[in-house]
Amino acid sequence: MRTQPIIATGNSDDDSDGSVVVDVRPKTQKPPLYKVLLLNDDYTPMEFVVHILERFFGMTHAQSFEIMLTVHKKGVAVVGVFSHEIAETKVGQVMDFARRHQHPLQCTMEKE
Ligand code: TYC
Repeated sequence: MRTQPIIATGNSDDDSDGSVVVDVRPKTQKPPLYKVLLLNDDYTPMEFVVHILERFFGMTHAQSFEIMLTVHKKGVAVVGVFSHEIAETKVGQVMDFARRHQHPLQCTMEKE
């Protein structure tokens, strides 16, 4: 990205010729994205994790089963990438649902 101002007219930016500095660069930044991570544990039933992935992340049964197995084998997996607000909501939904069913399942988020 250019760091110097863009000069609309003339060759200097000291305004001695009456020129006006006009910055045409868009100032908007892409919002940061957050990975939602699911962590393995020894107690949460596999079917419960599959259900969570279907219910809160819109995955098919086959996708859910695959991701659940990845977490089970590797310890952690990214289950989605979202804006900060959506990621927070998903983490809250998973943690609430797991707690209500008395499973120790952990779900966290981290900046991409
Ligand atoms: N390891 C768990 C079991 O053997 C299954 C499991 C998978 C738990 C994924 C958590 O995020 C998880 N019952």
